[in-house]
Amino acid sequence: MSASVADEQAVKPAAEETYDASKLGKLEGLEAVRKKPGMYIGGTDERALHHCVSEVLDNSVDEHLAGHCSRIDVTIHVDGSISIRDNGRGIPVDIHPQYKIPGVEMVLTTLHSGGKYGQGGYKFSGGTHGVGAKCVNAVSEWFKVEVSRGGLVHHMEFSRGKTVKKLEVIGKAKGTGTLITFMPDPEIFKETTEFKAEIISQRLRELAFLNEGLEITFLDERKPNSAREVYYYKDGIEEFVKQLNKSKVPLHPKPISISRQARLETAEKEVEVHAQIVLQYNDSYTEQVLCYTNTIHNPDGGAHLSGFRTALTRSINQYARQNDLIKDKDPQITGDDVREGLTAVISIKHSDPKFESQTKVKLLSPEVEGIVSTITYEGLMTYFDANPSVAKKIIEKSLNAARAREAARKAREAVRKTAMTGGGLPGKLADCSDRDPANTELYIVEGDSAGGSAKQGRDRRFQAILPIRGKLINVEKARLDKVLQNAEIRTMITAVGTGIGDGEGEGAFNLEKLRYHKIIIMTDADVDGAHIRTLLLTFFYRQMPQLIKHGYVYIAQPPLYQITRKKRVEYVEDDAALNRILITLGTDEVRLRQLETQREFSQKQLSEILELLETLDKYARAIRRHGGDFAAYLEARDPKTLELPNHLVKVREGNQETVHYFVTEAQFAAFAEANPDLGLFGDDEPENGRENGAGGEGETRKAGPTRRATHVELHESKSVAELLARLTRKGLKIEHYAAQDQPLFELIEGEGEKETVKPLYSIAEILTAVKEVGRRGLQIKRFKGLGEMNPKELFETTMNPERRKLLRIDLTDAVEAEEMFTKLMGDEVEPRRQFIEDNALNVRNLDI
Ligand code: 0RA
Repeated sequence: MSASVADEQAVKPAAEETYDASKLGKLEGLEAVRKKPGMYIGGTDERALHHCVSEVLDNSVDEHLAGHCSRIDVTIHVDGSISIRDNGRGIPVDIHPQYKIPGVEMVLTTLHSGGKYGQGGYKFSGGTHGVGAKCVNAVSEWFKVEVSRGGLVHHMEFSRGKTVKKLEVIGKAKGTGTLITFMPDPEIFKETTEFKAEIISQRLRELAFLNEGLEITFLDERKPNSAREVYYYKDGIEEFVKQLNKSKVPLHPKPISISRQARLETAEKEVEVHAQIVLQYNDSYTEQVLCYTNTIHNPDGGAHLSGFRTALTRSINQYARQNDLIKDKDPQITGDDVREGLTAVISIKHSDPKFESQTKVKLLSPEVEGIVSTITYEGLMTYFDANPSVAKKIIEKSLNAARAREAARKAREAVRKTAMTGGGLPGKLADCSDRDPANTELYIVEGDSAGGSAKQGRDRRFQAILPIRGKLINVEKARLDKVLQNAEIRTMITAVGTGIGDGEGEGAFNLEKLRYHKIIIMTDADVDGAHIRTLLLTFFYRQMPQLIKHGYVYIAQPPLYQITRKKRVEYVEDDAALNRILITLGTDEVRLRQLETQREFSQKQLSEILELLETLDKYARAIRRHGGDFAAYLEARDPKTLELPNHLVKVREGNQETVHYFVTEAQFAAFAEANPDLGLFGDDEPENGRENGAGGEGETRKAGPTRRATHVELHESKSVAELLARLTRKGLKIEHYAAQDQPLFELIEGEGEKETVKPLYSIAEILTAVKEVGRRGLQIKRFKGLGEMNPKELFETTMNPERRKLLRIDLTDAVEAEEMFTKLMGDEVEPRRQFIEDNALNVRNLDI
């Protein structure tokens, strides 16, 4: 602990602040978060990383729930940091009477601040508040906050939970709000610090659905040419349900919506519960119910889900009986039957929810079950009475399900007989010799010819091969009894060994009987291959979901390129790998001489330099994206401190454009002050890169020529500075990044007589020139199918555990998965085709 105190004093001169005992205590408080991240943010893995974004977001959403915030903007920056901006009230900045530090510093640095700034005033919240943002601060390499409040913009900065820039006013504000930007600390997040756009956009969309009328936007600046996405649903979860059913055929056009509040005395206290339930049936055979408590997703359901299910079964049976819609000969309608083709979202707000665990995957609060059950039952009965034709359709569907259930039971029985006891393993399966599932793998291979190669090439001790023919039954659209009549499907079930579906008894799914711990789908890298892969995944997802949940299902990744060089053939996994190869090959052929020093770099030095230049190139693209010029940006650094610009302002006047760079907040503020017509102060337009000024949309502020300005904060500067420092250490000067009049380097190829020399006028040219050399004499062919490789090649590139790359199927996200499968499998052909082409699949990269 003493070390951290020493660090702190090193950062801040003692004169600027006195560290009284209470303050020290608080610093230690955040140290606790860094020591035990598991306790505060749920770990140090990718999930915890994204959880940090949710923590900050939740504060903004709370502002919305309290009626003070209508918009949230989220931006992932090129350097990997992320911003969350809201137009709420802004975190208080006044000095706390007891602790004598600004409210915002309290809120972001003290661990258990209840009371004045603890946000105790929110009636419904995720229950994380007063902890969220400060924990994120603690695990951030740097963390900046900008508060617009009381007409002023305030700024503060932290590093690993410690204040490094005290609160200062940096300008005038028009509205109110909070902007938080942070860089996750690689010392904490050892697995990855890279935010995944899909995970974040998914959560944002969900939040927009659950908070009707809240506008949430998202931009990933790491992707070239990406545009800001907007999530805004004025009808909230009703639109959510419609969206979930988007590529299915609804049984009734308008979702059924039930919403009520209840107050209840429990033994300990009085609780307030709002329940909103929206449901809509579709023509599929699957159920999708999503549950939320205070906008937190509860994937394992809990009290609200059981209350809802009981009431659904009860009301459908009740209505059917009262209206003579069930005949004596009809089977009993069970819970499973009423849930066939059901899509629903249950969102409750609870003043004091209790969850099974820290991760909140399941709601406990026992009182909720009765409340939701009553609300649902009464709501549904009222709805059925008012809409008898819809009621009738739902009951018919449930009855059909009951009949099919009977048929499926018989079909499963039949499969069990052949798959489990009779006939043994299918003839097409080339099994492996090892019998321990933990060691073995099953390759499901598209087509007999690739299957043949795989059989020949495999390591037969632990690799089993099952070739399947192209046409698989569409498992989404067919009922279980039909699916089970399909020969390919039966073969697969037998090979996998677990049986299928839920329910109990023999023939039902049993994970313990799994015969291989890796089920690997191997298809061609073309549209047909993607289709078959999706069909297989759909089958596993529907009939053996546990396999996916436990991470037993994988996709093999055949290489994307074949490159030939002087008769030597090599396979290359993807574009990034191809790029690396071009650089390596190029490096092998050339030498780099620095003219000024007459120094020749070693091969190793050159490749290190190129690696740095590659990364630098990424940042250069980011600056260009903001409208800047990378060389000019570098020029604008502070000549003494060498700090790079942190602000970029682009001013347009007619078709003239000028770009200004500012290192410090003060320099930016001075410019804004001196150019009031640009309206660079004021945050009423919460956009990262506040767009301000007149013109454009036809709104003119002043007579005379109108100017329009865009301001961007350059978070990437810290990373660029680091890269530049490393380049400097290697002897390259930053000022040589831009093209000079005289050559700076020579790229030399060959020896003696054959030597050729290419002059280079800038650092930036080195990379392009080397890649160009690397490409020479190479034949690059985009690789088509598995069938083009011989057995040995197939093994070496795609099946050899030492070299292959497998993707593990990870369906963390039910919404997107469901949508993907429906889109892929549903009736509409065009979205399916498009989807297959756009997305390889919803998979997560995993090096094995
Ligand atoms: C403490 C008290 C108040 C608001 C907030 C914190 C607050 C925190 C965050 C974090 C992100 N955005 C935020 N917006 C607000 C209440 C302020 C008041 O009473 O005016």
